[in-house]
Amino acid sequence: MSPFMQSLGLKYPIFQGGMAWVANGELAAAVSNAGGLGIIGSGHAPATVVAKEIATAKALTDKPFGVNVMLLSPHVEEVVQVILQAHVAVVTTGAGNPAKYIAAFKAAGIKVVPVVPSVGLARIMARIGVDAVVAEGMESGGHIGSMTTMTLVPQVVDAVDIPVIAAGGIGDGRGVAAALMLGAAGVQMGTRFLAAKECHIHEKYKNAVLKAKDIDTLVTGAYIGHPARVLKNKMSRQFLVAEKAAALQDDPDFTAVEELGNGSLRRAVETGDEVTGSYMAGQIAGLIKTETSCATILQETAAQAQACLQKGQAENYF
Ligand code: TUI
Repeated sequence: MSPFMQSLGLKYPIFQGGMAWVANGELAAAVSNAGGLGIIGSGHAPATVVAKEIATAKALTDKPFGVNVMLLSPHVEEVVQVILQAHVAVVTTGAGNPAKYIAAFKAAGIKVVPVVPSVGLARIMARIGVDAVVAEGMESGGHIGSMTTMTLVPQVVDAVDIPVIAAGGIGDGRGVAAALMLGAAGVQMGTRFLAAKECHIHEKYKNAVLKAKDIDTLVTGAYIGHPARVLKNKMSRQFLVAEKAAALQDDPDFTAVEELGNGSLRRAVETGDEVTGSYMAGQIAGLIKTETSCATILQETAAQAQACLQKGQAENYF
């Protein structure tokens, strides 16, 4: 294991993505207890909700865990304050440039690991002294950039001298082994943990992930400037139609379309509503067929990655 992953006290170099409304204190604690890094997703949640989930995780585990700050959140300043006071081990950030918060996290002894969609942002982050970056490809669920994991990870690895964690399209040990071969120090998986036993999303959402095929996601919000990958359902198809119609106007106004999306992830998680709810998931959903515990996910993924790395000896191929 890399020194960075060791410094986090992990058994497996695997982060659980800090999925908004999905990754609560219970899921994060289950992953951390099983030897990975559990991460609470703050999304658009108010700071009081984030504080409660941190307290839940602390009650359920003595192991280090993280919190993700979603930089587009209207509550970002208060969420940052809650995290600073809670002294969590790791902060990840998503959907923007976290530069202005990094000094405060570092001063509080919190490891900072921004999610980056490009080499440019990875370089900026490395220059201002973050501990590692998550290089996330557009295979991921939720808010995405435009690079694939296969192309982004090695380019980020070459551009920075801090650890790189690969994310996007990784759902089993083969994906982990491939990411390590690209130079990553570890991986982050989100969609795989949507199907964890300890992940309490609505059963309609979970079943949609388990039933999904390879081509069952689409990207909404590309015209608006906030692309997000979600499973195909009534909501996402309707959203795309409305978005395209708005984009074809002379002076596009996306206000009404954005209104459709507001709260849609929370509705998916809490009510399972497929008419107004966004089932965020990555392209690897098609690979995920069973609901298992976080401990089983981590053990099986690590065992398969180890077997792949052994099989990967050059003489087997060249
Ligand atoms: O953040 C994510 N994934 C997310 S956040 C989220 S919550 C949400 N809810 C409703 C609508 C939209 C989002 C759901 N999924 N992943 C990390 C990630 N960050 N992916 C891509 C980026 C990113 C994009 C641009 C990071 C930085 C960035 O920088 C732009 C800049 O300002 O330089």
